[in-house]
Amino acid sequence: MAKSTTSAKRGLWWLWSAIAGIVSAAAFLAIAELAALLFAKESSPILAVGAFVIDIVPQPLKEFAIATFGSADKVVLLGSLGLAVVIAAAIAGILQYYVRPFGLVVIALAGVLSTAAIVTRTGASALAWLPPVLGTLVGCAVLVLLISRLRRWALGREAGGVVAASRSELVTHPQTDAAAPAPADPARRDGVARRESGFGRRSFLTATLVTAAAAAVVGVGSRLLNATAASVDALRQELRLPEPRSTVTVPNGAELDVEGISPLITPNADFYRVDTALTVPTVDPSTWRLVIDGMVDQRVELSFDDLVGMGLDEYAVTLTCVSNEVGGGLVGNAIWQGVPIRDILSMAGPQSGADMVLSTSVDGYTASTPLEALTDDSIDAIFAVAMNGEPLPLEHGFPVRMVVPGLYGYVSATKWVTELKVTTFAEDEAYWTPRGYAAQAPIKFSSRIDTPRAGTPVAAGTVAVAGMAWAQTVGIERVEVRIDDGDWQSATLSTPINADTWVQWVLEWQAEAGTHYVEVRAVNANGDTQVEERAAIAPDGSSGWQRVLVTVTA
Ligand SMILES: Nc1nc2c(c(=O)[nH]1)N[C@H]1C(S)=C(S)[C@@H](COP(=O)(O)O)O[C@H]1N2
Ligand SMILES: [Mo]
Repeated sequence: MAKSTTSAKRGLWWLWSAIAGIVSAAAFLAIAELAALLFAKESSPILAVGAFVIDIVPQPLKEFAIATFGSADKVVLLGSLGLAVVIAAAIAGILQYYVRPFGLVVIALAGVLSTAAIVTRTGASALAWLPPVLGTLVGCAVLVLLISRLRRWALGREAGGVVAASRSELVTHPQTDAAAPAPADPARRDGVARRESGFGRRSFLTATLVTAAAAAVVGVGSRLLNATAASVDALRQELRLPEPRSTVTVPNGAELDVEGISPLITPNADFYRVDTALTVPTVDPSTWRLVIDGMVDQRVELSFDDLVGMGLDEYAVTLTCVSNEVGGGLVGNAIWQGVPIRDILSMAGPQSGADMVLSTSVDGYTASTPLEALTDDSIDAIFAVAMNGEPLPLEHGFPVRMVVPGLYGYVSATKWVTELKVTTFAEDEAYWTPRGYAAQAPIKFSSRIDTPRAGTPVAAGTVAVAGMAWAQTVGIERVEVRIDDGDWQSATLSTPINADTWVQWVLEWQAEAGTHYVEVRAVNANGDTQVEERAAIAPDGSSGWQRVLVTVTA
C-alpha cells in the first residue's frame, strides 16, 4: 500500500531531476571556463553566447531594451540568457529522468550552439572549439551520473511502497516498474528496497552537492582569472612606451632569400615559449615593482614608470632554451627594448663577496645569474619591456623580463620579474638547480639545418641547404656543411646584426638522386669548432652536430 508520505515524495522527483540538470549545466560551464583559461582565452561560452545573443537580437528589441532598461540593457539581456540557461538545464534534467536520453540531447544541443557561437567569432584561435566541447562532455557525464543515482533512490523508494525491487530492476526506468510483479516475500522486498533507496539518496545528494561546489569554485575561479588576463591584456594594448633613444639597424644582407629558412627576426606569435606557469601571470604595470636587495649597499625599488623613464634602447638578442635539442626549435631572435641591468644594479651597489643574482618572478620562479654577466660593460643584459616593437606579450613576461645574451633562458631570462637579490651561489639556489640542471649555464654555440628537411624529399639538381647558427656574445665566424661524410664546405653567411644574434647560412648543393646525409657545424669567432660529442639537454644544454637524412628524387 502506498503511504501518503510516499506519494508526496514521489512528486519531488521532477524537482530533483531539475536540480541535477542545473548542476550538470554548471559543470559544463565550469569545465569550459577552465579549458578556456588553459587553452583558448577567448572561448568562454558564457561570454561568447552572450555576445552572440546580443548580435542576433533584432534591432527593434535592442532599441526596446535600451529604452526600457537604459544602460542596464546588457545586464538584462545576459540575465535573461542566464535564466534561459537555468530553465533549459532544468528541463534537460527532467527529460533525462523521465524520457532518457533526451536530457543528453538538450545538453549536446547547447554544446553545438555554444561551439558554433565561439568558433564563428572573429579572432577565434585554433583551439577555440575545445572548451565548449570538453564542457559538453563533462556536462553529459555529470547528467548521466546524477540521474542514474536519482533513479536508484526513486526506484528503491517506490518499490518499497508498491512494486518489486529486484537488482536488475534497479537500473531500469521507474515507469516500467508499475507493471512488474510483486515478489513473494514482502518483508524481504521492503528491506532491499529501503537499503537501495537509502544508498541511492545518499549517493545522489553527495554527488550533486560535491559537483555543485566544485563547479562553483572552478567556474568562478577560472572566470575571474580569465577576466583578469583580459583586463591586463587591455592595459597592455593601451600602454604607450616612449620611443627608444637608439634603434637596432638590421644591415643589408642580414636576411637570406632562401625558401624554408627561419626568419631572421622571429615574430612574437611564433616565438617559442617555455615556463613553469600553468596560467600566464597577469601583472598590472601600474602596480608592478622591481626590488633590488640582498648584498647591496642600498635597497632599490622601482616602478614601471621609473624604469621606462631611465630611457629605452634597442637590443637584438637571440634567446635559447637549455631544453633545445640539436636541431630543435627552442631558440628565437627578437629586437628588445629595455634598460641595462647594470645601471640599476649600480644604483643598489652590489657588495664584495657577491657572485650571483637570484631573480624572482611574480609566480615565484627563480633564476641564478652570475653577477658578472649582469655588471659587465660588454654584455647587454637588460630589463626588457618591449619585444619586436610592442610591449612584451603577456606570455613573454609582460610588463618586464630579463634578457641576458649568452646564457640559457632558465638561468637568465626571468619573465614577469619582480626582484633581484644580490647573493652567492653558495647561499642561494634557483628553481631548476635542485631539479637536475646546472646552476650556471652559458649557451653552447650551435647550428641548425632548416632546409631541406628529413621526410620532405627534394628534386635532384641545385638544392639550397640552409639554416641558422648562433654563438651569443662571441659571434659566428664560419658554418660548414658536409654531404655523406665528404669534405667540409664553407656555407655563405648572412651579415650578422651583432654577435648576440643568430646568423643565417646557405650552401648550394648539387644533389643527386638517392638518400644523403647532410651535416652542419659552426665555428665561432674565437676559432672554436662546435662540439661534436652528443650531450643530453640536462644538466647544461645539448651538444653535437645536426645530421639530416635527405631524400633526393630524380
Ligand atoms: N617567470 C619565469 N621566467 C622564465 C621561465 C619560467 O619558467 N618562469 N623560464 C625560462 C626559460 S627556461 C626560458 S628558455 C625562457 C623562455 O622565454 P620565452 O618563453 O619568452 O621564449 O624564459 C625563462 N624565464
Ligand atoms: Mo629554457
